[in-house]
Amino acid sequence: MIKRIYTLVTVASLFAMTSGPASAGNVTTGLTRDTSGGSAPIVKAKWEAYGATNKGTGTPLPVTGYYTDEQTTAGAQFVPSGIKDTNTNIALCSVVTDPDGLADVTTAPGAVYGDVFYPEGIALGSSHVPLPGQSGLACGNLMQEDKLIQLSKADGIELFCNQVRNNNNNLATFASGYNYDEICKTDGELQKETAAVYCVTKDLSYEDTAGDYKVWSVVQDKVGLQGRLENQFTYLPLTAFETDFTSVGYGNVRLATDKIISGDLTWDAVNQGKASVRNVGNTRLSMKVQQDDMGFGKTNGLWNVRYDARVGSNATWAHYDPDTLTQLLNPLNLSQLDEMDFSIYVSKFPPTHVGDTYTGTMTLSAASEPPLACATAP
Ligand SMILES: [Ca+2]
Ligand SMILES: [Ca+2]
Ligand SMILES: [Ca+2]
Repeated sequence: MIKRIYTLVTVASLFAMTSGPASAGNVTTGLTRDTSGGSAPIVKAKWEAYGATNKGTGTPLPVTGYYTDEQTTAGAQFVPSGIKDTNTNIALCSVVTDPDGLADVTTAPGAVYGDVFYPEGIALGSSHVPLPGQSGLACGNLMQEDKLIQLSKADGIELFCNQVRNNNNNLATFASGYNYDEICKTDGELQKETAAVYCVTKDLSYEDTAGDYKVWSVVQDKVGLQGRLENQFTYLPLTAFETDFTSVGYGNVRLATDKIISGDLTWDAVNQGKASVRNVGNTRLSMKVQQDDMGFGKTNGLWNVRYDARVGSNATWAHYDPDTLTQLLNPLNLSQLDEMDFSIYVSKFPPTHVGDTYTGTMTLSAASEPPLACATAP
């Protein structure tokens, strides 16, 4: 009996020593029954980053690698691959907490979601094919909602408080009143596991439009109360095309007679079919063409040969002289495939040319075009 009393006294005196003045060893505890369903959870910070190494290499990063992007500008900037069907994988991450305890978020239907919205005012066009699970509705509409996964305490602290904070400090967006110091302090919420880092990865298609994508991080607790934080990332513009031909054979050409070589709408093995071109960037584009004189030269200062080209069989032909960079009409929309038609007109076969064979070099390039506009509401 004496021993037991002694133990109690020791605890009380320790309490007094570490907590300042205390008149006795008794501590008052209290609570108020909560009939409101508690408090809404909070998204303290959020960011986007590459979720796999980009530009077609596709090697997945560990979760602690979700802190890189393309530019030092605040927030995240990503580039598309410029390669058909090669997507850009990104991660959506958030630091969340709930005043009622993190169990309120981890208990169903508590969850953390990432909502990505298409850029405002940009239509994708009928050739654009959304990835599975994506709405394709464009014009600022919701692209996709993904559920974020809770990282381990160690991974969450390493990712946010070490990698993001030290290597890409302006990547994250914070809710009012929060910053790295608050979230990462040694007796802070990540350490005490009353907050946690959540992430998910998702794909942007090679043909998803360049622009600013709004992202919501939405945290919901088990009674349905929600917190939300918004930011945006930028999908940087890349104008890129590919063709299924590396040569154009005009065949036998007669004097003063247009010789037309028609393309087609079939994507063929290289040089195994008629000429086709497709957009593999994330902007609309107009094709440009330049061609040398193939050895025809000039007579009285005028070229002995001239050319025409067009994209699509309904487009107006563009005429061009040798060595003249010429932009073609009829822009290609996102991922659009179209035919390229070429034509040559020889006004004089130069007598000094040896043999009947003429060869030359054509250079194709592209100029970016503004996106398609969204229909305005009636
Ligand atoms: Ca709550
Ligand atoms: Ca950045
Ligand atoms: Ca073809």
